[in-house]
Amino acid sequence: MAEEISSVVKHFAAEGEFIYGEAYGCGHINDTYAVYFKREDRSPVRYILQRINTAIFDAEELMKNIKLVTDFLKKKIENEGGDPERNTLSIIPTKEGALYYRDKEGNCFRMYLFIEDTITYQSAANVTVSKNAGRAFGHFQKQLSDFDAKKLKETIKNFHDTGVRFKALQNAVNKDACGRVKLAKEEIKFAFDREGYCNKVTSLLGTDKIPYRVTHNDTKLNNILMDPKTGEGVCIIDLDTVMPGSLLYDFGDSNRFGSNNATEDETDLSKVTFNLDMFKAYTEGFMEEAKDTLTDTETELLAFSCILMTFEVGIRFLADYLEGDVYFKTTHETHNLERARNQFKLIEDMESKLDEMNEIIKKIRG
Ligand code: ADP
Ligand code: GN1
Ligand code: MG
Repeated sequence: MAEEISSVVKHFAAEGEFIYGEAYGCGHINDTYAVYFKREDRSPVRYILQRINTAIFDAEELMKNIKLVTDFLKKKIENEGGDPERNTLSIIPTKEGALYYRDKEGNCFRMYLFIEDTITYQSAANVTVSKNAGRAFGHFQKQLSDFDAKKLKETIKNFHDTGVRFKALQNAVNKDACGRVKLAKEEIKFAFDREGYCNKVTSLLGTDKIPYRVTHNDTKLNNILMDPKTGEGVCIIDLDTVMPGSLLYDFGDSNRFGSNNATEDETDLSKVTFNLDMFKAYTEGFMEEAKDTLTDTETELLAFSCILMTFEVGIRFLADYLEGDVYFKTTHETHNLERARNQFKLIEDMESKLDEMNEIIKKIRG
């Protein structure tokens, strides 16, 4: 890979001379590297280099979307008195001025400025981080509220259509491509018992009750770079799925990940519980930014959206396990099954806490 990195980076308009690259971060989709460059009379600099997952994304469409979104955000950030090179991603073009580089084998790479002095969290950290994460994603949503959604391509079709995800699980069970159904009987039953969750949001999406908004759609806590000293959100990253969706997807997905007392990969299920303090803090932060735009139906469904998004990701992990681990990056054979179990344990805990979650929302909404 070292050789490949050095032959790829030379196509980008990066500053200085390439020294070395190393695998970086915990994303499940793209291959991410930190690449280091030395500069004359100045300290070395690093960039993020990513091999775009072209099994999932059309690189051309994807990068056009990201360019549109980041250009738009940079103007907003400037008007807010922020730092446009720190508070959103900056694409480093190729030497020919393209948004990405395609090699002879069809691998597609992109480069971003590395945003230094930040930290990402893999599970609930503390209430300050949760509140700031809520504020950061709420603010991101607000910044994009007047972005013309028609300009954006849908980078992954039916990304948050839980019903479509459920059908994919049914198909995977019926096909049983890897003979793994017998190893996941309990998990399949757990999912099938909850089919009723699937259409609660999609049946109203696009109406006045749950309007389409330009949303991030992948609001994991590790998709925010945070200031390690203050815990403030510095930059929302992973803009691959920014497209029209529901605000409930962003709220629900953040809490699925950031209000879990354990990481997504935890296999000791006794540790996997929903943290109401983190949920409350996230909601407070999010509401500071989003309160005035939320409809009554969206407000009523905020708590449920956490269950829904956990269900959706859980069934995606389970379907991927049954299909032979073709989508999410895994490190061992039962990885996706373990992740599904983790999500399902979290659902059980949230189901038992739903009334309390709704009470918390009511109090914050006032
Ligand atoms: P994936 O789509 O695979 O999740 P991400 O775009 O989220 O990939 O990147 C993976 C990780 O790389 C992030 O969680 C973060 O730690 C790090 N990262 C990505 N972009 C930057 C950046 N511009 N500056 C600093 N770190 C970054
Ligand atoms: C993937 O790219 P990453 O690792 O931030 C996935 C999300 C899932 C998440 C589960 C494009 O997110 O939808 O919720 O894994 N992203 C894509 O951890 O499928
Ligand atoms: Mg990511």
